Amino acid sequence: MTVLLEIAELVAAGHAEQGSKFPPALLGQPGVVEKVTEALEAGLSPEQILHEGLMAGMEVVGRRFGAGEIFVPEVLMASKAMKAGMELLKPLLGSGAASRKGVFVLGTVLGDVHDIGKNLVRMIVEGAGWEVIDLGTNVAPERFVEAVRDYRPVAVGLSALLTTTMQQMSGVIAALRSAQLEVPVIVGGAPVNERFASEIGAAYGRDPQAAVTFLARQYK
Ligand code: B12
Repeated sequence: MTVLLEIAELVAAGHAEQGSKFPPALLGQPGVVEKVTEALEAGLSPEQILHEGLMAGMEVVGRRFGAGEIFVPEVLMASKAMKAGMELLKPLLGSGAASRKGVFVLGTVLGDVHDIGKNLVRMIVEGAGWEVIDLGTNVAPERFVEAVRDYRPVAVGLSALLTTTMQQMSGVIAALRSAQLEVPVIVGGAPVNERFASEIGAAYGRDPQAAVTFLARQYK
């Protein structure tokens, strides 16, 4: 089995590192941390490990969760395993501190605690040389307004993973506009699409790279 496949399977199994007790069947076996380290040592690129290892594993989790084969506790363990791997890749994805092009304010909207996708957006946008102010999850519209006043970002990014919370995105845009803040907004997350984004007056980002492209466009 290739190391990327192993990483994907370990994410799906929720086994973060060798010392992790979950799942009991993998006790004492190498986990995501050890396998990501092995992949890096073998010369695989951080981008490939991210996409074909970590994200591939999370896709499996999404399918199993959707099909009712696994439940919230297993998904949480998988998220932890994914995050442990992301921590290792974070410093390697792009130059980081080298040049700061401007500020991007990012957050998951009110009522929503999903942050894996948002964290990937942060990592990739930071890697492309932007400063990211990450407001975290469950962020109220007023906090976006405050952050835009405080940091004067080039753009704002909103993430939502629930069909219920994606409705909050228009609330954030309305709050920004009523505070007379004309900052461009890009929205993303599994339930969001191009049509919804344009209806609420935002750009749509299918993946983190879309945010990088969007920011570059504002910058010119
Ligand atoms: C992990 C997960 C959880 C974890 C979250 C852990 C964490 N720290 O994030 C936990 C267990 C906490 C959880 C809880 C719940 N979840 Co959940 N969860 C998922 C799961 C399996 C994976 C999501 C994920 O991380 N995907 C991987 C990342 C990389 O993908 P992504 O988020 O889509 O992000 C990518 C793009 O969308 C994009 N992107 C994302 N944001 C942004 C923003 C910008 C600006 C840009 C440019 C791009 C961008 O870039 C990313 C990388 O490509 C999905 C299933 C799925 N297939 O999506 C369900 C899912 C989202 N959850 C679901 C549900 C129902 C729930 C709960 C209500 C379950 C419950 N009964 O309690 C709660 C809600 C909690 C809340 N209030 O938010 C449903 C939503 C259904 C719906 N239509 O609304 C899903 C779709 C599962 C399902 N099929 O039923 N969940």
